[in-house]
Amino acid sequence: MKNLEKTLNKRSKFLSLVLRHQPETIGIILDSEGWTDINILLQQMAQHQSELTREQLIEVVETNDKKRFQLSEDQNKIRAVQGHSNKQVQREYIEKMPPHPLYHGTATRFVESILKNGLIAGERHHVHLSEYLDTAYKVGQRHGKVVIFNINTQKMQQNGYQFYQAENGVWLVEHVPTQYLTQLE
Ligand code: HQG
Repeated sequence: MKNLEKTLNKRSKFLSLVLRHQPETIGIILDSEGWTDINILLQQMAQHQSELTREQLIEVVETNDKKRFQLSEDQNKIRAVQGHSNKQVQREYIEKMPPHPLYHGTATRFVESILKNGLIAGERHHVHLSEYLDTAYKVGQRHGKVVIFNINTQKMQQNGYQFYQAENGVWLVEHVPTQYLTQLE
């Protein structure tokens, strides 16, 4: 990885931490849609040895490989679009018809539990699903030896499950019970 890429990656990870999980580590507050004031964010980052300029912050948002962050229309606020575990955030995603099927990439060591309990959100607010196999594969690789599950979204929809899509394309659902899962590899 080149130096700039490394720096951007590190900044993205830090922003994910404070905008998704632990805003309190730098003394900021997220509203229920995940937004926080950019001036306060930058001020608090500076006070916690993580100083960034506004331009550098915007650079992270714009170059981010998964479009994890979003600026408000007036450019005064920033948020992570998905992946939250923080209780202050209760995003109201708009329900949307998912493609059929969707995929979930995970690791072999979770399979037994998944086949027993279905896919659960755990610390996060939703189970994350992908439209594309290669994305699911990459997500699974983060955890170990990859296993892909195919999700029968059609059946789930017929049975009243609600799906949402975050601004960056990630599909979200609260739970996927085992009867809708087929293991691919
Ligand atoms: C597994 C990344 C045991 C689940 C990605 C996963 C994604 C179970 C792990 C986003 C289980 C949770 C989310 C059960 C699910 N028993 N294990 N019943 N149900 N699991 O990181 O989906 O780079 O919270 O399969 O791209 O891997 O952060 O979720 O392996 O979009 O922007 O529990 O995070 O995006 O792990 O990844 P995670 P995930 P970012």
